[in-house]
Amino acid sequence: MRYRRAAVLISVLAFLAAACGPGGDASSGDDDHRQAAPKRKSGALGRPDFDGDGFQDAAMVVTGSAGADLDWVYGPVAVFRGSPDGMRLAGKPLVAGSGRRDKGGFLEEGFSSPLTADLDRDGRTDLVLHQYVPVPSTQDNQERGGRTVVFHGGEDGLSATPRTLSVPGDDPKNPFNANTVGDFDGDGSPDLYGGGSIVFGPFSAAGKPRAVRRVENDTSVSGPHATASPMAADFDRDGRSDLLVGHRSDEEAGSDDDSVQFFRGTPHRGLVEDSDLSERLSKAAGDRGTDIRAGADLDGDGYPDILPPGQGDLRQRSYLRGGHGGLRPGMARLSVTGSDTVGSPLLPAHVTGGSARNTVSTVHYGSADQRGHLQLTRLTAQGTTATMAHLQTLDMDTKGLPGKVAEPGSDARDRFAESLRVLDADHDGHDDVLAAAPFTGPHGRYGGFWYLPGAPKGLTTTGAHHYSRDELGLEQRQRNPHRACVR
Ligand SMILES: [Ca+2]
Ligand SMILES: [Ca+2]
Ligand SMILES: [Ca+2]
Ligand SMILES: [Ca+2]
Repeated sequence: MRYRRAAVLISVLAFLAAACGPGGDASSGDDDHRQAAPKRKSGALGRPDFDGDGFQDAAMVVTGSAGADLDWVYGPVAVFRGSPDGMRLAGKPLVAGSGRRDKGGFLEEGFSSPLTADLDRDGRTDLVLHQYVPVPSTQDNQERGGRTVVFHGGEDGLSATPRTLSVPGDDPKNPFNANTVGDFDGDGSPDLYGGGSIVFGPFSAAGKPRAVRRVENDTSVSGPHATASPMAADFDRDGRSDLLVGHRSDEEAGSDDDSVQFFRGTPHRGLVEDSDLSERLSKAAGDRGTDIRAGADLDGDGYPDILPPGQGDLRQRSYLRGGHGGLRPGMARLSVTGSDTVGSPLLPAHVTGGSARNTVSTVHYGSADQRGHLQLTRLTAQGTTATMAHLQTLDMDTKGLPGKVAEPGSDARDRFAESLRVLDADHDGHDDVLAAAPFTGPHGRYGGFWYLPGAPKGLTTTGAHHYSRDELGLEQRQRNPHRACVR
């Protein structure tokens, strides 16, 4: 259960990295990339381009089971770089982080929660991660500590070694952990949010932020929640990212007080809660503890919208429309055709080309058949009524999809597409998808990373590539199987 919770939270965080497009506005950035020349510089919050060559890139954490000699949450980082021929690995084996273990098999180093933004504003995207480090002098590294680090983008890709962000008050036992990125004060420099604080850019080359500020009324640090998943987008398009913080109730503790807070980005005070909008959102959230799907522009008016929790498998779905003031009054209707389920996260994309708007999501292994599915839909709207039409489902049974299918009954659950990136790696005007599943099974034979090129009819297995454990350069280490994994 703990593994599953962690995985869901990570997928939400991955969504944040991918969905909060330029200026924290997930909708407009996708429209202009199709006309842009490859030499264009990326925006400070745009899709990542680590080497600044105009081809979009991606970074994902390599996770997996103890049997695959990996950890479910922390791991080394695989960096994929776009090119005219599609996706390529950026040098072998991996850019950063060994996922190293000590002699007893305990994790010594690993990364999680990747976020991307151009922190130092040099035109090349940087990679922000939470780095696991044992608290010094604790027995068997049992006590986990951490810090936030940044790999800086450069002409040859990301820097080989990370710099620690120097956040005041940060120490390995109580680290600042960046959960999402946005430009909350609208000064053009990306800021980081985590644990009820905003760390404001610009950041110096040495990793020093301009300022740090607590967010008033942020109950994610005090409320009785199990997990709090933040998400940034510019819902009113005033140039300042706004923030949603969903508080999921702790089912095990029997509490059912799911709530959502809406914080508006302001020029001088950072994030300020709009309690009316928080109340509206919390009412809409109901008592069903699923993910908030926010940031995609469902009705095509240019403002990011919100599909409140509990709407994934309802028959009559309604959503909240972003707009002036943050959210427009009332609820609008979302009709879903061709499928019963709305996956999560809901990543905005232009896979099929032209003016078509798509979403890419996962129906993860908690689905009825306990398997992972990648879902592609097409969005249209008539007035405020949005329609999400099912276009495609890809899973391990999809003809032509490379990679090994886990045998039924094995401990290797099919977690295909548990985390996702949308990017136009080959810059052909069709967004492509990088889908990941943790490595599981003996020697990590299941799982991996899949590059799936976009085409007029959807995602295609023609030109698709599966990156195995070996191809990533991960060597199986000798270890003691009884002491393999720190959680
Ligand atoms: Ca690039
Ligand atoms: Ca800023
Ligand atoms: Ca805003
Ligand atoms: Ca493409």
